[in-house]
Amino acid sequence: MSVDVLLPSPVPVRFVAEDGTAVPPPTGYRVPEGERLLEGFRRMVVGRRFDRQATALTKQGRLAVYPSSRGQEACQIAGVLALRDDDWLFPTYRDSVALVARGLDPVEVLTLLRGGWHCGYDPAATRVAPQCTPLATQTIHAVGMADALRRKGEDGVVMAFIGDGGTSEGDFHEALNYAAVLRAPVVFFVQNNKYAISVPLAKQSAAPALAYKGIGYGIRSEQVDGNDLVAVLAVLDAAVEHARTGGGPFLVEAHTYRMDPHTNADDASRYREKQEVERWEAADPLARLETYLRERGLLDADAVGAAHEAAEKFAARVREDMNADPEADPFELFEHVFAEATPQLREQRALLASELED
Ligand SMILES: Cc1ncc(C[n+]2csc(CCOP(=O)(O)OP(=O)(O)O)c2C)c(N)n1
Ligand SMILES: [Mg+2]
Repeated sequence: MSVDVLLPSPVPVRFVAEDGTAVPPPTGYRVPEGERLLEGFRRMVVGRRFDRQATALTKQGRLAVYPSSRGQEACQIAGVLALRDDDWLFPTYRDSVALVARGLDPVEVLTLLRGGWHCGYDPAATRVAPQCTPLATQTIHAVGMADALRRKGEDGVVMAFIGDGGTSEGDFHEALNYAAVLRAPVVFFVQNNKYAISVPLAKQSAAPALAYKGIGYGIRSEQVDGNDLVAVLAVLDAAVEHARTGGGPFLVEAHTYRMDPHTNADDASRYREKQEVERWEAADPLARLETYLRERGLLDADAVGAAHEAAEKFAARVREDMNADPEADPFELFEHVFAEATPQLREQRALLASELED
């Protein structure tokens, strides 16, 4: 395949400027239709409210930890809108908003972050893999799943979410190589939010853009403004179609920003300036989409109000459901791994039993 076909655009693809005005659309991409953009707006409003609610739940001791994706909603929602229900999603710990937008039960989604030992939902039924904390391991799993779907004669596509830091992991590179050789129908979707906890991108990678990491493996790649839902959706639509129609894997890098700390356990003021965060407030993906849709006559004040009302109801339900203590049997932890427990597991089980007796 010629290198030109694989190369990303020299600057991130963008349809809407930061002030919400349309810019001349880049060639080669279809503008997503209005109804999908409206649905994107509604899900972004709910997603942002859910995110704020989950952050509040950590302060109330109802959640052990929560990695916020505030500021990354255009990526979270476009990733979901680009997929069919029978496609697969392989998320990271940061992608709870995407899962909620996909229609998963919010309390199930928060199970892991509440300290549960399993992911809370049924991956086979939802076609959403467990949210992955070991960086980049999900990318290899995603390639295996994509290859399996193809072997079974299904035309499903797999989307693997990953962060900028995760692209430095060996597993990511093995996944790219394996996907390209197998021509697996997988889209690698990098949310470059500029930080891996406290490590800024410049200390993480010397690549001109992370999207260039696909070229060496023979993978078609693109970079996009990750705070522009219209652009992220247009690029992911093209990537998914490429994968679904036998073109092989596709790598998309979305340039975005993590507005909140890494998790509630992090103090981001120790490694980044307030001015930098303020600068990104101006690039807010939700305000940008709202202005764009209003200017095109696709959205009015009533519809915005209804979206926020729906989001409040959603958050109220999450609060209520999360107030009930989960019923957890601590010994279940030792059950579903081996048919017969190993001596070490038996020992750990006995230790836990004696601790619980005290
Ligand atoms: C294999 C592995 N090494 C280290 C960690 C610790 N760790 C958790 S999150 C994180 C930063 C990841 O940054 P990035 O991939 O950019 O994702 P983001 O958190 O920004 O969404 C690190 C190093 C881990 N979870 N797994
Ligand atoms: Mg990051």
